[in-house]
This record gives sequence, C-alpha cells and structure tokens, in this order.
Amino acid sequence: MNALILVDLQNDFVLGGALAVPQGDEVIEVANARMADFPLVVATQDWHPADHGSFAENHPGRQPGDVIHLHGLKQILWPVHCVQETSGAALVPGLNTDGVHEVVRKGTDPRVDSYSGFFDNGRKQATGMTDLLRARGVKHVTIMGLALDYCVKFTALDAISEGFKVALLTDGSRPVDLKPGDGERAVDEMFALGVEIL
Ligand code: VGL
Ligand code: ZN
Repeated sequence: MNALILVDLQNDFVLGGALAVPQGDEVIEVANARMADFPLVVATQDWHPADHGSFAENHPGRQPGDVIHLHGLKQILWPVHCVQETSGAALVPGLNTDGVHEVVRKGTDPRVDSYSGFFDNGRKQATGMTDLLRARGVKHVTIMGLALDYCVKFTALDAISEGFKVALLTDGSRPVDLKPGDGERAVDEMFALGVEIL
C-alpha cells in the first residue's frame, strides 16, 4: 500500500506568506492531480505556538537566518510562521482537501523545531505518522511539498529510517534555497540515502 505525503502545503509557505517558498504555489496543482492515485493521502501541517523557539522574533537582537543553539540543537531562526489557528497555518485554499485523509501536525513544542513529519529535530517526540502509516499497512510513501530542502527532505529521510520505501516527487516540491543549490543538494542527499527520485 502506497501513501502520498503532502508536506506543509500551507498559506505561509506560498506567495504572500510569511515564509514564502519561491514558486511554492505551483505544487498545489501537482498535489491535486496526484492524490486520486493513492489510497491514503496524509498532509503535514507546521503548527507552531506563538512562543516557538524557531522564531527570530522570540530571540531579542536576532534576525531570520541567524543560527543559534536551542536547547542543545542548532537552530536556524525563521520569521514567525504557521502559528496555530492562524490563516498562515491553514492548508492552502487551492488544495483539494476532500482528497486528504489525514493531517499530521508538527512543531507544537516551543522548545524544539520539527522539520520532519515523523519526529522533532531532536528525535525525541514522534508525531504519530509512523503508527498511522503502519496501521494502514503502508509500505511505500511518495513525498512532495514545501520546502524541498527542509521539511520535505527530513520527512523523506525519516521515512527511510522508519523502514518505508520512499519516492520523492520533484515536480511537486520547491526549495527555499537560503543558499543557492540547497534544493539540489537536498535531492542528492535523499538519493544517496535510498530515496527514489521521480
Ligand atoms: C519549514 C522552515 C521552518 C518547511 C518549516 O516546511 O520546510 N521550513 N518551518
Ligand atoms: Zn516551521
């Protein structure tokens, strides 16, 4: 059984959003076109409390892009984004949510970020994604979404480490590219660790 994981297709990651991924809106039609091919479609949602430690605003004197240590982990600071219950955190209106069967939220602990849809960055708390997939008999996952070089990459690598066969839909993903080439390097890394690149 093959599941489609749609990573962070939320208003804050597309045009006009707080952490807009260039051309991020282009992947929505890819998601809508592909979802019917999968018996299980899971969307992840970045879902931060307002006091989240990944927000530059919560560290006086710091700017987005700065790197700090947050409770023992390296943390890139981001603009305030995907705050729980705000429109920025909502799934994009163009997404056919009738075709989405489950939503998995992440990044709810203010002390630790969670790029992956499976675990926080410290790998201490599971989101429930693995249990959900295993309960449905899922063996293969196909992953796409935003952003290719952060949440998509870490979701794909955790899916591999959790024992799933993993494919990446590149045309359904876009990078933030904080540094030029980050997206391509992310694809290389995923390929090297066993992700099939579609
Ligand atoms: C993401 C940075 C911060 C992502 C989420 O969805 O890739 N990136 N939070
Ligand atoms: Zn986030």
